[in-house]
Amino acid sequence: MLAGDALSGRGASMRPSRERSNSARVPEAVRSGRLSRLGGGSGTVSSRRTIMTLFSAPADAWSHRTRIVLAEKNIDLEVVSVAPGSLPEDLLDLNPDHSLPTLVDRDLVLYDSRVIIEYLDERFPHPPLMPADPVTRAQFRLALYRIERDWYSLLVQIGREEDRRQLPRLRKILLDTIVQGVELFQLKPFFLSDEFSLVDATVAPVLWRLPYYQIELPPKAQPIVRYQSRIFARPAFARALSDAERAMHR
Ligand SMILES: N[C@@H](CCC(=O)N[C@@H](CS)C(=O)NCC(=O)O)C(=O)O
Repeated sequence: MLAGDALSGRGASMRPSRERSNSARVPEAVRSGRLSRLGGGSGTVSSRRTIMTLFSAPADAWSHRTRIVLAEKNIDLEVVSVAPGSLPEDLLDLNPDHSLPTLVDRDLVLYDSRVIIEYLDERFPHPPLMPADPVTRAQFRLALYRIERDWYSLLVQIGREEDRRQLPRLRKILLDTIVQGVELFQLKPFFLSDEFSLVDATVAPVLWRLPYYQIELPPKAQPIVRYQSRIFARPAFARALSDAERAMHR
């Protein structure tokens, strides 16, 4: 997504998790064929100590939100940092979408970051990152859908736009879309919630990338500025950052 510079490179880290940089290798379970394809198999899991593997792009927002959820839940796993466009061959075979992030948990192979984070929230229920009651859960799911549709899609467009003359227009659309929701950020400490949730894990990667994309929040967006300071100060947020993402704020 952030092609052509150090940010698209290798070397993401996720302390305290085990982390490898991009390699053409996938875990032994995958290589040996013990992993079924496309999420086949029972996906049964037994313990928080089970080693899972996340194939993660060091600088894209989907991988970032997945790493945030893993860090918030303090899940021990191996993060394999994969440069976009050079997925290991076995992973190409396991994930028909050829996308990052991809989670391998024993027999289960998951892709699409929303599928992954919802799975993680159910598999590791503490702390819960979704509200308990169905109505609020549905509202949070709607928020996830809209943030992906309205914000993430613009991040992709900005990252891929080759005609630099289009960038100011795209940046303005993203900024306006974010600022339109300003009042939602002042109601509670987190997004419509007293507790950190999957929605915050989804919002944060976009806000973190704004300076990198030369997008500045205006004075009227102070509630968003205060919100992002709270999120960025979380120890889990810091642990989830790859080197490339850390470099976005230097
Ligand atoms: N909807 C997907 C989108 C993921 C996506 O587009 N990831 C990009 C990350 S740069 C990707 O995998 N591109 C293909 C590649 O890197 O080879 C998700 O939420 O995981």
